[in-house]
Amino acid sequence: MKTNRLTVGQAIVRFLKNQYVERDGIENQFFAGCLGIFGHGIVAGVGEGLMENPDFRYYMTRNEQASVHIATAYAKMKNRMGTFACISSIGPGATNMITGAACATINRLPVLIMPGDIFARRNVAPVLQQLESPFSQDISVNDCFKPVSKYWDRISRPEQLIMSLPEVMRVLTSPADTGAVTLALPQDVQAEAIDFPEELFLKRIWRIARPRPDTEALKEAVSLIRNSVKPVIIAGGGVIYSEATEILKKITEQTGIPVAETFAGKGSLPYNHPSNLGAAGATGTPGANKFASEADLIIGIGTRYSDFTTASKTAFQNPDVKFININVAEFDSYKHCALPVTADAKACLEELSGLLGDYRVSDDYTQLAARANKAWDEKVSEIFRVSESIPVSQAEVIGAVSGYAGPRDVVLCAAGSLPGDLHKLWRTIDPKGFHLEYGYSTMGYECAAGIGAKMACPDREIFVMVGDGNYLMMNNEIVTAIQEGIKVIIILLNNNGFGSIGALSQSIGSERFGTKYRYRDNKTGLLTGETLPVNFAQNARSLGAYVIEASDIDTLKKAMAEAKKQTVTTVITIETDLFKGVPGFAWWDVPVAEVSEIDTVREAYKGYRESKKKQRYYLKGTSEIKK
Ligand SMILES: Cc1ncc(C[n+]2csc(CCOP(=O)(O)OP(=O)(O)O)c2C)c(N)n1
Ligand SMILES: [Mg+2]
Repeated sequence: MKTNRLTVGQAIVRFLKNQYVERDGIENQFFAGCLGIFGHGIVAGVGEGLMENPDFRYYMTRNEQASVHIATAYAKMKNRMGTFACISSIGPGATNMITGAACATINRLPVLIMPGDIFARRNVAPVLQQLESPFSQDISVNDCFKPVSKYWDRISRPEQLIMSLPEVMRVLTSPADTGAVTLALPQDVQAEAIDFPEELFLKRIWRIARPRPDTEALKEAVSLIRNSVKPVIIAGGGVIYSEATEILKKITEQTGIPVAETFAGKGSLPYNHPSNLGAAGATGTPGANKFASEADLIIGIGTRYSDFTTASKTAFQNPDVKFININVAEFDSYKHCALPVTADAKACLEELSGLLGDYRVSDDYTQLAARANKAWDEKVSEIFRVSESIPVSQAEVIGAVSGYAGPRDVVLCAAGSLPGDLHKLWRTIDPKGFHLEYGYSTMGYECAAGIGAKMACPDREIFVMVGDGNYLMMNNEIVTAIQEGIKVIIILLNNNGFGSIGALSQSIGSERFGTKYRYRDNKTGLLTGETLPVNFAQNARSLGAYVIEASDIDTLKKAMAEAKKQTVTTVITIETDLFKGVPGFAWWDVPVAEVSEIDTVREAYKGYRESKKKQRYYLKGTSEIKK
């Protein structure tokens, strides 16, 4: 056996740079490099390995959590055909990545996480930043990654790497199982050398499979669809990741079945397609909600049915509603006692299209969907209309930004009131034009993720839309964008607090308590003083960004035009009205205090009990049709 004497750190880098993926004949190098921050737990091991391999590029970030968000955003834009490795030192550097790992796993996006770990040989314990446990010496903070990882391993002997690395790749490249993969690397083991088999470092191509549906399940699906009168498709992220958007369009045109889109699935159909009902669920459009409510058959494609999609299980009100779930993950395909069609979305829709033959919903139903599409678009134009009042509304800003977005450009967002508004209002044309991390809704994702999205798609303009709260949580990756010469346009909407949680707080009777950025008022003892004097423009400028301050829609439009011409990351700041929201058309279950001294809370609780009455279990299954 030919061998190569390498350290664990060197072997990992060598292995990673030789991993490729292939789907539909298109091959892609899987890792675009490594993101991280060095410390004593990683610098001498993997750090040295990276230095020896400059063709596997190392990117220095400002926060380990941000590294993972950059990788996640990259993977999302690449439809999971590529990602980064993320490294950290031991202790706080490692635990900083846990939020990122959860975000990647929940969004079903591949990221390799390699935190440094405490000494395997133990003689120097406790090493700086080691969590000690009186219960076991086999515990470190890296055990916290277990629930947020789809595969977790710790390399306590160099030989273990030979068995572990292929498993890492199996999970990362599995469309059904992908998410964060954690490989914890004890500091001493990283620097130890053994004779690794040369074959470990051969170029490896991992085929991303397109599992075909079970023939019987598909037959049943066809029969269910043929027997349905009011079917609705819920298009989730799986439609986009599997590149099934063309075949979805074909099926909707062939059958007339209308489509509602989840956050991850927005862009499955162009916004102006007559069968596109728009956003589904709690942040959905009136049309999508009406169709969902009356549907006798929901065909979920690549959706995990989050509570936003189901409006906390109030979206589907037809007592006879049934579900067909086309999903590559068996776990998702069984949800709501559906007919499970465990398969790749694209492969499945191709077969389904053939089998459905001349099936079509009624003309009335198709026209009703087309009318809903048009009515909503008119409503969007109305919501976008500029009012002249200052501060401007968030919807006016979205309207102005969308006016500058080309068909292939991308809007990127994660938390706050923007996601719900964008879900309803953004006019998405390209399947990759709408980048919402709304699985974990991680405050702080945006500025970091913008970098990953741009790295994946350098030919697209990336519009990061971010609220002041999100920006304050993590804006430091602007420095990384400047370092790497990466240009994104960040539109920072400052409403001096949490518009989203503030409105939610008000709706549950809590009167926006603790949601505004204000000084503590010494008389009341509460945060009810003057607004805090945060200077966002100065902050962004100090990090190296080009900054434009807008104050109304006119100056915002000029700023957008100028930002498009810039070659460096540009931040546009604008103050928005905390209280001017976009109307909502569905319910979201946020339990209200059952007893309270506060009148508004007691009032809200009555409303809550009323809304809860619409909540349903979907246990019926599809068995009658099977007979
Ligand atoms: C890390 C994290 N902490 C808390 C939350 C809960 N949360 C969701 S939105 C939000 C406020 C966001 O503020 P901002 O970015 O200003 O947006 P706005 O609500 O004003 O639109 C909070 C606290 C979250 N999603 N993520
Ligand atoms: Mg805000």
